[in-house]
Amino acid sequence: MRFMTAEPFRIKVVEPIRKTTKAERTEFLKEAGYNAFRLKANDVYVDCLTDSGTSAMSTHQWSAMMLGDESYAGCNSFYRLEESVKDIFGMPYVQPTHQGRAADYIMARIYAKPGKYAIGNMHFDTFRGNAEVLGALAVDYVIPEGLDTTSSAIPFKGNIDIKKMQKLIDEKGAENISVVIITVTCNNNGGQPVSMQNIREVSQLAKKYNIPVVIDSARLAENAYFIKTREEGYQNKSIKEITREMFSYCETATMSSKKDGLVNIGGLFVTRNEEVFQMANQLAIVHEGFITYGGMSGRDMEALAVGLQEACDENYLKYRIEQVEYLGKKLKEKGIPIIEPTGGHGVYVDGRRFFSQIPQHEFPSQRLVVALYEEAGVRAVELGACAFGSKDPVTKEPIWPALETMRICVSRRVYTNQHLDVIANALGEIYENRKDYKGMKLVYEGPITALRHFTAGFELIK
Ligand code: PLI
Repeated sequence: MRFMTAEPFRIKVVEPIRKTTKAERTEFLKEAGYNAFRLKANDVYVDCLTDSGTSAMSTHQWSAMMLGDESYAGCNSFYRLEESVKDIFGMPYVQPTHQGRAADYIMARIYAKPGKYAIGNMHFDTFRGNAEVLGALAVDYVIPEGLDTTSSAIPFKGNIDIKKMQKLIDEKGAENISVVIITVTCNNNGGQPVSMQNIREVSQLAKKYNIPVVIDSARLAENAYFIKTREEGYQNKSIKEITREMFSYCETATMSSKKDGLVNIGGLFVTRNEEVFQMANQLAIVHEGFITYGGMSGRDMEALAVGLQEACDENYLKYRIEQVEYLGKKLKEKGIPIIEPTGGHGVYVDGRRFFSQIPQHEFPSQRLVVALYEEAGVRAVELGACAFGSKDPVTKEPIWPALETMRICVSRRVYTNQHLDVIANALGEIYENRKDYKGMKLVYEGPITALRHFTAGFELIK
């Protein structure tokens, strides 16, 4: 019977969370410029802004932290982390970084070139920000079904469109494509997985033209679980056999350890190319810390070494993926339009279909984020017109994205299904009254468009 699996852990320490009144939340929203990133976590009841750095750590991780030694040359904690990473990635060279975006930065400095294309399924915003600063052309080539929130029967909506990739190579020449980056799972369109077949085919095509492949592996274990449960031929493989095969098709992997590392901080740059590793070492020394800690403390490296292994545990992954599926099912029962099938780390509500009267340039998903917080103290995040909107480089005219969603992230090992029921019930009520809502106006944005959602300010349209 489905949904009968309980959490594969028991709760030993609890963190009290605060309930606020609707009148208080109305004020908090005004003070925050109606931007969820600018709210204080203490004013949030159920926090679904992100799944990054929000995992609960296990007793094994906490006790491993006691082994943490100094963060410097040749520290023991590094070697324990290196062993754990090699076991999962199957690659020889490991450079820790303080978080994922630092690994992104090192990767962008090595692989992104001014005026040259960086193909991705959907690039995460920190790489996109780096590309924008470096003058590289970051293009998203996810399959068309990956941008269609009404198609549900597609198991791997994070796949790269191989034909589109070939077309760009033919039109621009392989020498003008400096890298292909596969993000697993694909964060921007619902935590949708990438199949092993697609990773293999992208890699074969890239190899033919001598284009390096990088895997952004923040959610590597969740992607591996989807391959195991949805792709022919992988049912009897272990999660680690699957991760090792995934990485056998790339030259380099970056990772924000704050997701499937089950820790609060940390990142990784992992490669099989010795020259690339040496360059990464140099960049790490300048920007992060020495080669054997890269901005992480010994204690954090110990927690990560253990967390990576726990994330590859199948019982854990089953519970994890089914919890996200549970929330999706509850929303669907209320008629709420979501991206289906649900992905790895959250449920994505289609803002355009939810508030069909609010045009995209009036930020329907952002309006939904505001409504959800105001009604129930639940914090989600907009991934739509604000986060993914861009501007024509010449005319500066706005370009609106294909996807317009509100992402409800589910933190790992943190909330119970009753917390998720609170979210579903609140959204259900908002959905019933959806016709009463008007849109929003963007009144402040920072200079880097790819990063504007973090600091943007809005007003409600009356
Ligand atoms: O937040 P960082 O710097 O550890 O990681 C940056 C980063 C890189 N790649 C991908 C796919 C991410 O999802 C990512 C960070 N994601 C955040 C913060 C999120 O809320 O999804």
